[in-house]
Amino acid sequence: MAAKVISGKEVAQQIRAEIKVEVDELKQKHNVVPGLVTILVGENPASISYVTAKGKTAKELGYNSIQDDQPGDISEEDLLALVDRYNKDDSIHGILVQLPLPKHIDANKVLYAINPDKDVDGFHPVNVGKLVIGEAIFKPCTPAGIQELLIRGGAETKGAHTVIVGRSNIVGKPIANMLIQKGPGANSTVTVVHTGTKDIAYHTKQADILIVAAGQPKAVTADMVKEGAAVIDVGVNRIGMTPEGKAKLVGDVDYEPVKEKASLITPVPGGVGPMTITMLMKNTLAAYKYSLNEK
Ligand code: L34
Repeated sequence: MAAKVISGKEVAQQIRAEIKVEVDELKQKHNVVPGLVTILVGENPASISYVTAKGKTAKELGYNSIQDDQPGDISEEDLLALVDRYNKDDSIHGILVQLPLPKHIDANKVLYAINPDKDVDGFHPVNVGKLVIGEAIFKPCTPAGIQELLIRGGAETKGAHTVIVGRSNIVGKPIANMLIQKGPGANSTVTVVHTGTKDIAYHTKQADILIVAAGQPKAVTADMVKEGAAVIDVGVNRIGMTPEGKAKLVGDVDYEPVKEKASLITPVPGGVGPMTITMLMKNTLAAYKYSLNEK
């Protein structure tokens, strides 16, 4: 059996169109647009690419989008002051500090400084706590994108055994928490495997739904996948060079062989990545709507 490929690019476009309708309507009514600032520290090429895509998408949707680039040697104190400036800026509804941050900055300290009402990444402990309780206002963008792909791709999460490879704060932990909740696109039995797991393949082979966020090419090979599983590949690895001098993008899943075994699979590029950006737009819309209700 060859898997059905779920195009994150197409699903993302569909959701963006839905968002645009809502934004246009609210804009007319309130004469305010959603405001998003992305703070980029340093010159990590991957981060530049992601933040640029976020700004472009925000503009396409009619948002007020600011990309605030800061030098890699900015002090922690200055970065905290910058965050606080946007906390107090009423035209900004969403604040995102792109990760990773340079080593001399305590990333958690910066994330804690963001006003939870503007924390469109959902990384502030208040929002992490709400997520675990099942009262999330901002679901972290990548996990939210994965959940949306599962729903719109027709994967039945309820009662499924979902195995997650990776335990990061950005993907593994939040998606695990989301999928054990009651409700649509959840209600799974969840196993999380990680570098401390004795036999990773033993677990992945039992997965009805396999979510791979390991950060390593070919972390999951075909022998680790159950026939008919739905496979979500969260990895974005840059390897080698194409003849045009560009790095090739591959996921964490050995795509071609796994595709032959799975029932559903997401590609890289064009899978989870575009969904991450779209969910950021959705969270920014939510933050903006929240601010309208406050007035
Ligand atoms: N604060 N930091 C914060 N929030 C986030 O949600 C992120 N993440 C991760 C890294 N750091 C972050 C992202 O934005 C990963 N990530 C992300 C965003 C977009 C894409 C991939 C990862 C994406 O658009 N990927 C494209 C390929 C883009 C390319 O050519 O580089 C894709 O089709 O997969």
